[in-house]
Amino acid sequence: MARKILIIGACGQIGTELTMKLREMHGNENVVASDIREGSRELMQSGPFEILNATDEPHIREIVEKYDIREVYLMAAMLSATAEKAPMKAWDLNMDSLFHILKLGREGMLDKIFWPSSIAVFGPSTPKEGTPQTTIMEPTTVYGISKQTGERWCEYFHRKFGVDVRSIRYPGIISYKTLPGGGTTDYAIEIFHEALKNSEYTSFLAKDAALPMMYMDDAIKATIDIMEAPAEKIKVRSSYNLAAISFTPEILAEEIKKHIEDFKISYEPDFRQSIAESWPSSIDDSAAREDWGWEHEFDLEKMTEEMLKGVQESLK
Ligand code: AKB
Repeated sequence: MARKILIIGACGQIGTELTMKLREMHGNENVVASDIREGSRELMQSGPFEILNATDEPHIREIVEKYDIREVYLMAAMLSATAEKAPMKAWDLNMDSLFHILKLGREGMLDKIFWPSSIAVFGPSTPKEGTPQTTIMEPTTVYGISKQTGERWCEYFHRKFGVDVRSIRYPGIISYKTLPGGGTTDYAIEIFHEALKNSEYTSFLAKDAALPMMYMDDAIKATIDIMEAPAEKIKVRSSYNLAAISFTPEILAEEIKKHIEDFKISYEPDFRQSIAESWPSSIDDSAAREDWGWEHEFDLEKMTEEMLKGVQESLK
Protein backbone atom coordinates (compact mmCIF):
# COMPACT_ATOMS: atom_id res chain seq x y z
CA MET A 1 0.00 0.00 0.00
CA ALA A 2 1.27 3.48 -0.84
CA ARG A 3 2.77 5.51 1.95
CA LYS A 4 0.64 8.59 2.72
CA ILE A 5 2.55 11.73 3.57
CA LEU A 6 1.46 15.10 5.01
CA ILE A 7 3.56 18.25 4.70
CA ILE A 8 2.65 21.03 7.12
CA GLY A 9 4.00 24.41 5.97
CA ALA A 10 4.09 23.18 2.37
CA CYS A 11 3.97 26.67 0.83
CA GLY A 12 7.17 27.95 2.44
CA GLN A 13 10.64 28.13 0.95
CA ILE A 14 11.63 24.50 1.69
CA GLY A 15 8.09 23.06 1.90
CA THR A 16 7.26 23.97 -1.71
CA GLU A 17 10.24 22.17 -3.24
CA LEU A 18 10.02 19.28 -0.79
CA THR A 19 6.36 18.69 -1.66
CA MET A 20 7.08 18.60 -5.38
CA LYS A 21 9.98 16.16 -4.90
CA LEU A 22 7.93 13.86 -2.63
CA ARG A 23 5.05 13.90 -5.13
CA GLU A 24 7.47 12.91 -7.89
CA MET A 25 8.75 10.03 -5.71
CA HIS A 26 5.51 8.72 -4.16
CA GLY A 27 2.77 9.84 -6.56
CA ASN A 28 0.87 13.14 -6.41
CA GLU A 29 -2.20 11.71 -4.68
CA ASN A 30 -0.13 10.25 -1.83
CA VAL A 31 1.42 13.55 -0.73
CA VAL A 32 -0.96 15.99 0.97
CA ALA A 33 0.27 19.58 1.11
CA SER A 34 -1.05 21.91 3.81
CA ASP A 35 -0.37 25.46 4.91
CA ILE A 36 -2.09 28.39 6.59
CA ARG A 37 -2.20 30.14 3.21
CA GLU A 38 -2.37 29.19 -0.44
CA GLY A 39 0.87 28.59 -2.33
CA SER A 40 2.11 28.31 -5.91
CA ARG A 41 -0.33 27.15 -8.57
CA GLU A 42 1.93 24.17 -9.35
CA LEU A 43 1.80 23.00 -5.72
CA MET A 44 -1.93 23.56 -5.27
CA GLN A 45 -2.92 21.87 -8.51
CA SER A 46 -0.57 18.90 -8.59
CA GLY A 47 -2.08 17.04 -5.61
CA PRO A 48 -4.28 17.27 -2.49
CA PHE A 49 -4.06 20.59 -0.61
CA GLU A 50 -5.60 21.64 2.72
CA ILE A 51 -5.62 25.01 4.49
CA LEU A 52 -4.25 24.13 7.93
CA ASN A 53 -3.03 26.12 10.93
CA ALA A 54 -0.12 24.11 12.39
CA THR A 55 -1.25 24.97 15.95
CA ASP A 56 -4.79 23.61 15.40
CA GLU A 57 -4.50 20.13 16.91
CA PRO A 58 -8.04 18.87 16.15
CA HIS A 59 -7.72 19.93 12.51
CA ILE A 60 -4.33 18.20 12.17
CA ARG A 61 -5.88 15.00 13.56
CA GLU A 62 -8.83 15.31 11.20
CA ILE A 63 -6.53 15.57 8.17
CA VAL A 64 -4.28 12.72 9.35
CA GLU A 65 -7.38 10.51 9.69
CA LYS A 66 -9.05 11.70 6.48
CA TYR A 67 -6.05 10.77 4.29
CA ASP A 68 -4.65 7.85 6.36
CA ILE A 69 -1.41 9.77 6.84
CA ARG A 70 1.54 7.74 8.21
CA GLU A 71 4.37 10.25 7.72
CA VAL A 72 4.55 13.98 8.54
CA TYR A 73 7.07 16.64 7.52
CA LEU A 74 6.48 19.57 9.89
CA MET A 75 7.99 22.53 8.01
CA ALA A 76 5.91 25.36 9.54
CA ALA A 77 7.96 27.69 11.77
CA MET A 78 8.63 31.33 12.46
CA LEU A 79 12.27 32.06 11.49
CA SER A 80 14.95 33.95 13.41
CA ALA A 81 14.44 37.59 12.40
CA THR A 82 10.61 37.52 12.45
CA ALA A 83 10.57 35.62 15.73
CA GLU A 84 12.53 38.41 17.44
CA LYS A 85 9.66 40.76 16.58
CA ALA A 86 6.91 38.43 17.89
CA PRO A 87 8.59 36.21 20.51
CA MET A 88 5.51 34.64 22.12
CA LYS A 89 3.78 34.03 18.82
CA ALA A 90 6.94 32.37 17.52
CA TRP A 91 7.24 30.23 20.65
CA ASP A 92 3.61 29.11 20.40
CA LEU A 93 3.83 28.24 16.72
CA ASN A 94 7.21 26.52 16.86
CA MET A 95 6.49 24.49 20.00
CA ASP A 96 2.74 23.73 19.82
CA SER A 97 2.96 22.41 16.27
CA LEU A 98 5.78 20.05 17.28
CA PHE A 99 3.90 18.73 20.34
CA HIS A 100 0.79 18.02 18.24
CA ILE A 101 2.82 15.86 15.84
CA LEU A 102 4.93 14.14 18.50
CA LYS A 103 1.73 13.19 20.32
CA LEU A 104 0.32 11.61 17.16
CA GLY A 105 3.58 9.64 16.90
CA ARG A 106 3.25 8.49 20.50
CA GLU A 107 -0.31 7.32 19.87
CA GLY A 108 0.97 5.13 17.02
CA MET A 109 -0.84 7.16 14.35
CA LEU A 110 2.42 8.01 12.52
CA ASP A 111 5.33 5.77 11.48
CA LYS A 112 7.81 8.59 10.85
CA ILE A 113 8.16 12.31 11.52
CA PHE A 114 10.54 14.89 10.05
CA TRP A 115 11.10 18.09 12.01
CA PRO A 116 13.71 20.64 10.98
CA SER A 117 16.10 22.21 13.46
CA SER A 118 18.64 24.92 12.60
CA ILE A 119 22.14 26.26 13.20
CA ALA A 120 20.23 28.75 15.40
CA VAL A 121 20.41 26.19 18.25
CA PHE A 122 23.99 27.38 18.78
CA GLY A 123 24.97 30.59 20.52
CA PRO A 124 27.90 32.89 21.26
CA SER A 125 29.55 30.41 23.65
CA THR A 126 29.57 27.62 21.02
CA PRO A 127 32.88 26.98 19.18
CA LYS A 128 32.44 29.06 16.00
CA GLU A 129 34.55 27.15 13.47
CA GLY A 130 33.81 23.51 12.66
CA THR A 131 31.05 23.49 15.31
CA PRO A 132 30.85 19.90 16.61
CA GLN A 133 27.68 17.76 16.70
CA THR A 134 27.70 17.79 20.51
CA THR A 135 28.83 21.04 22.08
CA ILE A 136 27.82 24.03 24.21
CA MET A 137 24.39 25.31 23.14
CA GLU A 138 23.26 28.62 24.60
CA PRO A 139 21.08 30.16 21.86
CA THR A 140 20.21 33.84 22.30
CA THR A 141 17.29 34.10 19.85
CA VAL A 142 13.68 33.01 20.43
CA TYR A 143 13.89 30.92 17.27
CA GLY A 144 17.09 29.25 18.51
CA ILE A 145 15.62 28.57 21.94
CA SER A 146 12.52 27.01 20.34
CA LYS A 147 14.64 24.82 18.06
CA GLN A 148 16.93 23.68 20.87
CA THR A 149 13.96 22.88 23.09
CA GLY A 150 12.31 21.06 20.18
CA GLU A 151 15.43 18.93 19.73
CA ARG A 152 15.27 17.87 23.39
CA TRP A 153 11.61 16.91 23.02
CA CYS A 154 12.28 14.92 19.84
CA GLU A 155 14.97 12.92 21.62
CA TYR A 156 12.70 12.46 24.65
CA PHE A 157 9.75 11.17 22.59
CA HIS A 158 12.09 8.78 20.76
CA ARG A 159 13.74 7.43 23.93
CA LYS A 160 10.58 7.24 26.06
CA PHE A 161 7.92 6.28 23.53
CA GLY A 162 9.87 4.98 20.52
CA VAL A 163 8.63 7.76 18.20
CA ASP A 164 10.62 7.63 14.94
CA VAL A 165 11.36 11.34 14.64
CA ARG A 166 14.27 12.51 12.51
CA SER A 167 15.82 15.95 12.26
CA ILE A 168 18.61 18.00 10.72
CA ARG A 169 19.98 21.41 11.67
CA TYR A 170 19.53 23.37 8.45
CA PRO A 171 22.06 26.06 7.66
CA GLY A 172 20.88 29.05 5.54
CA ILE A 173 19.06 27.57 2.53
CA ILE A 174 19.54 29.27 -0.83
CA SER A 175 16.92 28.91 -3.56
CA TYR A 176 15.07 30.83 -6.25
CA LYS A 177 11.64 29.16 -6.57
CA THR A 178 9.99 30.37 -3.35
CA LEU A 179 11.28 33.31 -1.32
CA PRO A 180 12.22 32.67 2.31
CA GLY A 181 10.43 34.61 5.04
CA GLY A 182 12.13 36.34 7.92
CA GLY A 183 15.50 34.61 8.26
CA THR A 184 18.93 36.05 9.06
CA THR A 185 20.47 34.18 6.13
CA ASP A 186 17.97 35.67 3.61
CA TYR A 187 20.55 38.21 2.35
CA ALA A 188 22.15 35.36 0.37
CA ILE A 189 18.97 35.15 -1.74
CA GLU A 190 18.09 38.85 -1.95
CA ILE A 191 21.59 39.57 -3.29
CA PHE A 192 20.91 37.53 -6.46
CA HIS A 193 17.61 39.30 -7.16
CA GLU A 194 19.16 42.74 -6.67
CA ALA A 195 22.32 41.87 -8.63
CA LEU A 196 20.23 40.89 -11.64
CA LYS A 197 17.70 43.75 -11.34
CA ASN A 198 19.92 46.68 -10.30
CA SER A 199 23.56 45.49 -10.28
CA GLU A 200 23.81 46.57 -6.67
CA TYR A 201 22.87 45.34 -3.21
CA THR A 202 22.98 46.70 0.33
CA SER A 203 23.63 43.85 2.73
CA PHE A 204 21.96 43.82 6.14
CA LEU A 205 24.89 41.72 7.40
CA ALA A 206 28.49 42.97 7.68
CA LYS A 207 30.93 42.02 4.96
CA ASP A 208 32.76 39.47 7.13
CA ALA A 209 29.65 37.74 8.60
CA ALA A 210 30.54 34.13 7.73
CA LEU A 211 27.60 31.70 7.96
CA PRO A 212 26.97 28.07 6.99
CA MET A 213 24.81 27.85 3.84
CA MET A 214 23.40 25.23 1.47
CA TYR A 215 21.78 25.17 -1.97
CA MET A 216 18.15 24.00 -1.95
CA ASP A 217 18.78 20.82 -3.99
CA ASP A 218 21.21 19.64 -1.31
CA ALA A 219 18.75 20.50 1.49
CA ILE A 220 15.99 18.48 -0.20
CA LYS A 221 18.39 15.58 -0.76
CA ALA A 222 19.43 15.62 2.92
CA THR A 223 15.80 15.71 4.07
CA ILE A 224 14.82 12.77 1.89
CA ASP A 225 18.02 10.81 2.63
CA ILE A 226 17.54 10.99 6.40
CA MET A 227 13.87 9.97 6.07
CA GLU A 228 14.69 7.05 3.75
CA ALA A 229 17.57 5.72 5.90
CA PRO A 230 16.93 2.54 7.96
CA ALA A 231 15.92 3.53 11.53
CA GLU A 232 19.01 1.90 13.08
CA LYS A 233 21.27 4.25 11.12
CA ILE A 234 19.74 7.30 12.79
CA LYS A 235 21.80 7.41 15.93
CA VAL A 236 21.22 11.06 16.81
CA ARG A 237 17.58 11.60 17.77
CA SER A 238 17.87 15.27 18.67
CA SER A 239 19.10 16.69 15.35
CA TYR A 240 22.07 16.23 13.00
CA ASN A 241 24.58 18.93 12.10
CA LEU A 242 24.48 19.44 8.33
CA ALA A 243 26.94 21.43 6.22
CA ALA A 244 27.77 22.29 2.63
CA ILE A 245 29.32 25.76 2.09
CA SER A 246 30.31 28.66 4.31
CA PHE A 247 30.87 32.20 3.06
CA THR A 248 30.61 35.90 3.94
CA PRO A 249 28.59 38.54 2.05
CA GLU A 250 31.90 39.81 0.62
CA ILE A 251 32.93 36.38 -0.71
CA LEU A 252 29.48 35.85 -2.25
CA ALA A 253 29.62 39.32 -3.88
CA GLU A 254 33.04 38.46 -5.40
CA GLU A 255 31.58 35.26 -6.85
CA ILE A 256 28.62 37.16 -8.35
CA LYS A 257 31.02 39.73 -9.87
CA LYS A 258 32.55 36.94 -11.94
CA HIS A 259 29.22 36.90 -13.81
CA ILE A 260 28.02 40.52 -13.42
CA GLU A 261 31.13 42.70 -13.69
CA ASP A 262 29.58 46.00 -12.61
CA PHE A 263 27.86 44.50 -9.52
CA LYS A 264 28.42 46.60 -6.39
CA ILE A 265 27.77 45.72 -2.77
CA SER A 266 27.52 48.01 0.26
CA TYR A 267 26.91 47.14 3.91
CA GLU A 268 24.35 48.48 6.39
CA PRO A 269 24.20 45.89 9.17
CA ASP A 270 20.96 45.94 11.19
CA PHE A 271 19.63 43.87 14.13
CA ARG A 272 20.19 40.68 12.14
CA GLN A 273 23.97 41.19 12.37
CA SER A 274 23.98 40.36 16.08
CA ILE A 275 21.96 37.20 15.36
CA ALA A 276 24.52 36.21 12.71
CA GLU A 277 27.37 36.90 15.14
CA SER A 278 25.87 34.48 17.65
CA TRP A 279 25.83 31.60 15.11
CA PRO A 280 28.65 29.33 13.90
CA SER A 281 30.72 30.22 10.81
CA SER A 282 31.17 26.60 9.76
CA ILE A 283 29.79 23.24 10.88
CA ASP A 284 31.26 19.77 11.43
CA ASP A 285 28.70 17.37 9.97
CA SER A 286 30.78 14.18 10.11
CA ALA A 287 28.09 12.36 12.18
CA ALA A 288 25.52 12.79 9.37
CA ARG A 289 28.13 11.71 6.80
CA GLU A 290 29.07 8.59 8.80
CA ASP A 291 25.63 7.55 10.07
CA TRP A 292 23.43 7.91 6.99
CA GLY A 293 25.83 8.78 4.18
CA TRP A 294 25.15 12.51 3.77
CA GLU A 295 27.11 14.19 0.95
CA HIS A 296 26.59 17.63 -0.54
CA GLU A 297 26.92 18.40 -4.21
CA PHE A 298 26.78 22.19 -4.60
CA ASP A 299 29.82 24.37 -3.88
CA LEU A 300 29.88 28.18 -4.04
CA GLU A 301 30.62 28.32 -7.80
CA LYS A 302 27.93 25.83 -8.81
CA MET A 303 25.34 27.34 -6.44
CA THR A 304 26.02 30.86 -7.80
CA GLU A 305 25.61 29.72 -11.41
CA GLU A 306 22.33 27.93 -10.63
CA MET A 307 20.98 30.90 -8.68
CA LEU A 308 21.79 33.42 -11.41
CA LYS A 309 20.16 31.19 -14.04
CA GLY A 310 17.09 30.50 -11.88
CA VAL A 311 16.49 34.08 -10.71
CA GLN A 312 17.05 35.42 -14.26
CA GLU A 313 14.37 33.02 -15.49
CA SER A 314 11.95 34.06 -12.73
CA LEU A 315 12.37 37.75 -13.64
CA LYS A 316 11.25 37.23 -17.26
C1 AKB B 1 17.17 31.79 9.56
O1 AKB B 1 18.02 32.57 9.09
O2 AKB B 1 16.44 32.07 10.52
C2 AKB B 1 17.05 30.41 8.96
C3 AKB B 1 17.89 29.41 9.69
C4 AKB B 1 19.35 29.46 9.62
O3 AKB B 1 17.34 28.55 10.32
N1 AKB B 1 17.44 30.46 7.58
